[in-house]
Amino acid sequence: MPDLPLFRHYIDGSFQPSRSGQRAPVRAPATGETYAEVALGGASEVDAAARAAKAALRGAWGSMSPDQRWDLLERVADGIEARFDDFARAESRDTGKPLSLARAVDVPRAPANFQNYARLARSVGGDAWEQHLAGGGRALHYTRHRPVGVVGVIVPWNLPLLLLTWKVAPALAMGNTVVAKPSEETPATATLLAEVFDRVGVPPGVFNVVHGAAQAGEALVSHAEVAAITFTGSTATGQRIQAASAPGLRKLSFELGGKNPSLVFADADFDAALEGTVRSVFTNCGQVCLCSERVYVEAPMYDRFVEALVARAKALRPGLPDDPTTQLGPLISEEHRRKVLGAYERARAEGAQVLCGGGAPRLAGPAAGGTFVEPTVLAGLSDASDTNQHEIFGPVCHVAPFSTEAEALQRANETRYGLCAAIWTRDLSRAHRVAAGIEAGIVWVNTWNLRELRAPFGGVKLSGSGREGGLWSLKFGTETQAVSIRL
Ligand code: NAD
Ligand code: 6OD
Repeated sequence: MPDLPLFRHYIDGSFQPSRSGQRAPVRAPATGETYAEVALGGASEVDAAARAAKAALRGAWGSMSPDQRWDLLERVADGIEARFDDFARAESRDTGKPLSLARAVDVPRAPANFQNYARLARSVGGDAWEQHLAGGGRALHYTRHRPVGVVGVIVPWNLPLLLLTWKVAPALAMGNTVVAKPSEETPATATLLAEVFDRVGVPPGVFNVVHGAAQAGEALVSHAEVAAITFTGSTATGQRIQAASAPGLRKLSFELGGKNPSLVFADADFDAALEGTVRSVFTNCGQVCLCSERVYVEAPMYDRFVEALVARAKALRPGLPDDPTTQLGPLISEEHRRKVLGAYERARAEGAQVLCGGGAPRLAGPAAGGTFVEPTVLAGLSDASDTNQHEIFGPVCHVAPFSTEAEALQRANETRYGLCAAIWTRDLSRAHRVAAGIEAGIVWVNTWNLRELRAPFGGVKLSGSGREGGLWSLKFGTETQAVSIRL
């Protein structure tokens, strides 16, 4: 077999293999082909990266003016734009998502994240108080923003570049340095990003990438030089990270799983609600934490809506990422496909009606080796069923009718998760009432996944803690220092 390309770590400004020589195959999920290998890091690589990050904080990066740092981040944004096509192809090959989706969503968000935070950080100021002292004289108290230090960034495989840059950009904008651990399933765009950092002249040690699996993540979250961890991934891993980082009392930001409801009221614009629900269930093959897995439809519209949803699901065309007619990519891996097909089986065992899908399609040509599953619509289960309680993270939803607004709200909240919800209605008062009653960090009305990078993003309950986005991300990367001067 010819030598495959190797995705290497980027530590202290140099691309390097693992010291142990460990590596793992990287597969293109749309075909099953192994097209590269990734270096698997562990404690030794994390230690080298964290030390380099600490040295950069005290050295070249720490001694730059904020303006110089922000200018460099804008150059990183330009560097990504200059290689837009390389990023889009790499992302769609690693994840299997349609190239059109990578081009429309994932890659544009990367430069936008750097631009947004470089600009927003310029507006962060401090507070000041003048105090008149009882015995005469005055004092001035003011705040300063100090970087937290070395920030550990751990991201999953579903939106690899979007999520990585979403966390790296604000951390660097506030003067921190970063050790990032991408998912071992999708190492390509993190490596390309390191090449951009290298090329635009960001000093060594400011941005480090340690590839690897859970072992590398575990080393990162317990490393003594790592002051804060921002993590996006599953709730179970978030719980493990919280426990592992407790002895160091690290700052934590968690964006975790969801079991998001969509509430479709009978007064909604039918076509908009249908289109939005199709997007919210099937985008990225359902592998977005924001996807709707529970769709509640008001009784008078239920039959018509479900019939149309099933027709749309059946018509979704699976295929290879660079085929412009492809609407649905594969799942990320064979292991994930087994989980999703297991969830379809569990739904059947619980007594679900399978309105469409429920299995794996037979595809011809190179896609025959891909990890595809059928888009699936289920019905007939209680809110308490396993199917309606556990995140599946595939192209699937359960549909159920409701009769009153109060019932819809109560059922939407019957979950341990609380990431987001979508409400479809023309009644403005109802939109406000229901949004206020939903136990979730993000509510969309008559839309889904409409992003504003200055707005807070995050979940409640088991969907996470803390908020990212805008000033929330910048605050996460900051220690506020109080200075008091007797005048
Ligand atoms: P995962 O939790 O298995 O892995 C996420 C990352 O954590 C990977 O880089 C992985 O290598 C690393 N990791 C695994 N075990 C670790 C450990 N013990 N210590 C440190 N790091 C560890 O998640 P996944 O399967 O890659 O992604 C899917 C999950 O992510 C879904 O639950 C989805 O809802 C969630 N997600 C949430 C958001 C959000 O913003 N709320 C966004 C994307 C994905
Ligand atoms: O759009 C974003 O900024 C974001 N954090 C999306 C997360 C998607 C989850 O899979």
